[in-house]
Amino acid sequence: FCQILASGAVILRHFALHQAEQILSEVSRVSEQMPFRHMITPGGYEMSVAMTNCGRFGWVTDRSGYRYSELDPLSGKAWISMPPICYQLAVEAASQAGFNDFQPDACLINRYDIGAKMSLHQDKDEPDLNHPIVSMSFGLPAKFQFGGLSRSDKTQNVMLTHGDVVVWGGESRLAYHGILPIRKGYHPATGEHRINLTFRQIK
Ligand code: MD3
Ligand code: FE
Repeated sequence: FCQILASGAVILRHFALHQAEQILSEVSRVSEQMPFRHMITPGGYEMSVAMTNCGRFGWVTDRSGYRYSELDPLSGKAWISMPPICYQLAVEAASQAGFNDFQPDACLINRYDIGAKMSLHQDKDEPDLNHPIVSMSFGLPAKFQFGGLSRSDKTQNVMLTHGDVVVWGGESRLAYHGILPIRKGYHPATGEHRINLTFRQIK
């Protein structure tokens, strides 16, 4: 079932539940070749979230800035291609939310350990902000903060749980958002982790 969070933000609860095990096994396969790593922000801080990517482009950050790269900076090789099951589900989710020409070519995979968080930020490193972002959450639940176009706008809290998919487009595309520290727990599918995949179209 589908819930409108804000203009352009559509939550598809449990949309990825049936494919969860398959998607998580693809995530394991990707991370065997391109391991999760804690990247460094331009300000010099190590992120508490561990990240890897698949697809043509991967999001990376280091002292020189945020960007999308066709190469994994750790291995110097091209990222693993996006598993078809992930691509198809992301396209289907976007289409349910009214975005019918979404062709994701970047998938950022975030791994949260207990206590990991993502501070309030905007996603604006993508060249065409008319394309939505599709996110899929697995494993431990997270309290997601969703605000407005200014950092100081008031935020609403939403729980994101195993199998939830959210499409962020239109007016919500530049909204501030973040993840509060993951609480201690255990999920049968991921153990003491939360896994989040975000699908974006760069080209
Ligand atoms: C709202 N990830 O990777 S997913 C990110 O759970 C990111 O790992 C969080 O924020 C996570 O950039 C949140 C939900 C999400 C993703 C992208 C958005 C919400 C968004 C872009 C615009 C507005
Ligand atoms: Fe984000």
